[in-house]
Amino acid sequence: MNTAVKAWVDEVAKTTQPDKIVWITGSESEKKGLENECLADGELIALDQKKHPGCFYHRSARNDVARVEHLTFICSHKQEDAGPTNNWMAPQEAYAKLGELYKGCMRGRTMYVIPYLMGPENSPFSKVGIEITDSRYVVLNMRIMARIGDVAMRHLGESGDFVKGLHSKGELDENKRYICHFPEDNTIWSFGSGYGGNALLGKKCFALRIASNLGRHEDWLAEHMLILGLEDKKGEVTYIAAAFPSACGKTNLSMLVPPEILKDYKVWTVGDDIAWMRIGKDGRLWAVNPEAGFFGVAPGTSKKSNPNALLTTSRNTIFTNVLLGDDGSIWWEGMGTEPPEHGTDWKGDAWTPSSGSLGAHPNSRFTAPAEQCPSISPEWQNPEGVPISAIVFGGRRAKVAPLVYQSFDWKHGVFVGATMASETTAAANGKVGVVRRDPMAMLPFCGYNIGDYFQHWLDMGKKIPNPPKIFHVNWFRTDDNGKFIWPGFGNNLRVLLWILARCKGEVGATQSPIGYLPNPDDINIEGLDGFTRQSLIALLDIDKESWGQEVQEIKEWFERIPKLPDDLHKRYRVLNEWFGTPHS
Ligand code: GTP
Ligand code: SPV
Ligand code: MN
Repeated sequence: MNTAVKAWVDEVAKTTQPDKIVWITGSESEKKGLENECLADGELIALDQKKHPGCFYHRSARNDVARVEHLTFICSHKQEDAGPTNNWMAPQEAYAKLGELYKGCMRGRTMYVIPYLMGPENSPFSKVGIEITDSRYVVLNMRIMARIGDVAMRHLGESGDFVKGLHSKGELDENKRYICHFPEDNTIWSFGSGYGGNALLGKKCFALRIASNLGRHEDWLAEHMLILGLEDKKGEVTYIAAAFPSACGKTNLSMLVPPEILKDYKVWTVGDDIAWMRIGKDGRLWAVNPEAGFFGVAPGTSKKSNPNALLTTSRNTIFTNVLLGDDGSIWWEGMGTEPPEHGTDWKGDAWTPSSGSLGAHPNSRFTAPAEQCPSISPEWQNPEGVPISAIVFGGRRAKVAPLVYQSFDWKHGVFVGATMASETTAAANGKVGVVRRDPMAMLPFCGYNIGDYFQHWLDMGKKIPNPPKIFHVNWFRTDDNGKFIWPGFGNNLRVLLWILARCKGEVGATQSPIGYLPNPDDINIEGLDGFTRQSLIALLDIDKESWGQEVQEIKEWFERIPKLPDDLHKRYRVLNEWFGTPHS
């Protein structure tokens, strides 16, 4: 037994006073036992096991259905190190405040100790975390999302180098809910939530907030990015990493199925949410997916939009806050099938198709093993990762941002990422549909000063001899009736193919003030119903007036960042000369 782990677990148990301590090994029989306990007390409901083998339903508390950004804190000694975009609490204050809440919080409960490995086995990228939790749901989800148990203890050996994650659901009271990160102690304390990114500490808390801190000091990048391999007609695979904010299309793009007309191409899924990227010996940027499963958005997932996600979730999957049919089926809005005649909605209320309310919560999710994905890449567990040729940033923008453009170079690409914006979604508590800056899709996940983070990106650019090219996409432009103009989903391949051609130097582009724009003839729109060359030209349009407004908003955004690197400010000034009003 690792002595550092043992000492910490003892110390936590002394505070939280569980009835019992269970060390998670990751075995099948342990999983069965936990499932049975959950079934007995209603924490899980079994689905129809003929139609959904190994699948379970979970309903979280009504007030606990998404990440809580206003209750998420970076607890560095200096407030400046948390920066202008994070909530900050002094470490001593956070330890004291949460320490009170943890006192005796596991009385009458079992404390589970989950060792987990983020990253493939035997990989130089990989890191160990230990999550202590009083939630069986968390254990069962972590079991899918990370490599848990013995494999993690083997990787750790006698080392004390692990991320300490302490989680208690408490009473699920949002007035006593805190998600605190102590980057200087590699520690996470989460209290009062049992949901997703608040409670599965390997994901956003470790793999992004803590890992971004580690990456900053160890010369690597921890990013909110999917990773995919795009195989061309000759069988050559090019890897792309893409950062879109929460609920803006990462899972969908990572599992893309080509439209009929482009079926000679193939997309391989390496990861759908997080990428850890290091400079390889060959001078390229290499990426691994630190996770082992998908915690994906259910609504909108259909046979048409994302068949691979549906197939992935056909077995051994936990569904959270979707609609539960009386017949042990599941359903959500946008599934593309008839809803059951009668069921129970995400709130636990009786539901029929004529109820007039949502059956599934907009942030309802599935937790499914990555290895079950039909498009999973043969390289997804490669300890060395995969070499990234293109980085793509993207947001959900009804207006302004064109379908796709390419940055002039790495530095400009950092500007494009630093200034990207997106409409808020149901993945976090708060108003949906409000445009906000979400740099590199990391606004809620960057665990340190965002100005330092931009500088780290700029510094990395100098250290990567052969850096990926950087692009920006927007699948979400709408027409005057609020309808999406671009068909999206599988057809996004048409945009990826332009990106691929640019990476290979096979097509030209038009220089614009915001970057290189495609020549309309270089994006294949053959076979698209009702989408014309005119529609494409409209989607590539840079409207001077709305970009004038955009530049003004970028100015206000940058004014919030005292440590903004000068390189980024320079790029703003260039853009302002093109679009700004003379006095702005
Ligand atoms: P997180 O797991 O929260 O990080 O989300 P994500 O970025 O993985 O988003 P996901 O792929 O789950 O998509 C979120 C929502 O956007 C779903 O309802 C999708 O159906 C929808 N969506 C994804 N891609 C497209 C697209 O190309 N066009 C349109 N119109 N909607 C899309
Ligand atoms: C996101 O919100 O970006 C997610 C879901 O991927 S959660 O795990 O809740 O963060
Ligand atoms: Mn995400």
